This record gives sequence, C-alpha cells and structure tokens, in this order.
Amino acid sequence: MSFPSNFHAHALGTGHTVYTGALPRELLFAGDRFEELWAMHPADPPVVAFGEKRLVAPRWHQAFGRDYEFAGFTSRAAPVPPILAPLLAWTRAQVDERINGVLVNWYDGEREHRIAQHKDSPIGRIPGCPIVTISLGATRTFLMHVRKRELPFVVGDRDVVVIPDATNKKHAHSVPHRPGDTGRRISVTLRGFSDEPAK
Ligand SMILES: O=C(O)CCC(=O)C(=O)O
Repeated sequence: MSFPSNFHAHALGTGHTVYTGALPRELLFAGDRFEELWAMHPADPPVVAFGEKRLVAPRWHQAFGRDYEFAGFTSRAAPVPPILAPLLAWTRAQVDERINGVLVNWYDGEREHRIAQHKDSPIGRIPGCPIVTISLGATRTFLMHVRKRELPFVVGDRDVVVIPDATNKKHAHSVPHRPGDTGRRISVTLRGFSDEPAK
C-alpha cells in the first residue's frame, strides 16, 4: 500500500487511519463521461439480505472485473469497461497493485439513495489489501463510525478515500442521505480479490 504525496492521513484515535486525496486532473470525469457512466446503472436496484430479511438496496450497484459478495448477495462482475479502466490503472499504480475489482454505486439524490453503516465484506478479498473509493459528481458525507462517534469526510467530485483493511475490520462506514443532499453521485470502489478458491 502506498499513496500519492498529496494524500492526507487521518488518525481515527484508535490506532487506525483513513487516507484522503484527489484524483489527478487528467483523470477528471466531468460532463459526457459522467453521463456515460451514469447511464450504465442497472435498471433495478439489487436485493440484499439482512439476516432473514430481504431488502431492496437504496442505490444501484454493479461489480466489474471481479464478483463481489456482500450482504447475502453476489454482484456478478461484468468485464471492466473502457471508461473505468483508467481509474483501475491509477489505483493499482498509486495505492496497491493487487487491486483488481471495481464495484460502482450510483446514488440519486431524488431517490434518497444511500449506503447504511457497514464494514466491507472480507469474502474473496485479499487480506491486507486496502479499499479505495473514488467519488464522482454530487457532494455527500462519507462517515467513519468510530466507537460511538461519526467522523465526517465531505466527499466531492474527484475525492478519494482509502480505508486500509485493518481499519475496515475495526470501523464501519456509511454514506447517508441527509436533508439537502441533491444531485447524482457515483462512487467507484476498488478492492483486491484473490484468485484462490474460497476455503
Ligand atoms: O459510496 C461510497 O462512498 C461508499 C461505498 C461503500 O461503502 C461500499 O461500496 O461498500
């Protein structure tokens, strides 16, 4: 795991850290490219499981490159499309070359899309490989849940949050829909998956 020099470390006060930074300007995702990626969201929101309950997730998501199994649901991966390939390449070069899977979340402010407090599933992920989130479009608040406190990180277009695997094991995160949240946000989340069969 490494970081571009303009990234900042945020100690959570528990011996764990998250890192924030920004995509380089040449990877700017404005205008047509944002619309192209927005148009790729699935038609239906996925169903996720919480224990016995089946719930419709309040966002759209889709895996690319590697399947991702979480919340009782597997997002079956489509091939990484050309529009996402530069983001994957940048993340591998700048943060961790083991990163090989992309999960895109689409959040529509009008639909109050959000993601609840959770720790990322370890299923299939390479132990020790960090989780990288690139935020595109509208601004939202990314919360790290540390003990009983919520540490807010305001994430706007091009902002990047890196959660080391050890931090994810200890602390949950969420992106709520808050009053006044408008517009459309896409998060491109990148993780490293093992090619070993699950034990
Ligand atoms: O949209 C975000 O910034 C967070 C996404 C997330 O937590 C996830 O995909 O598990």
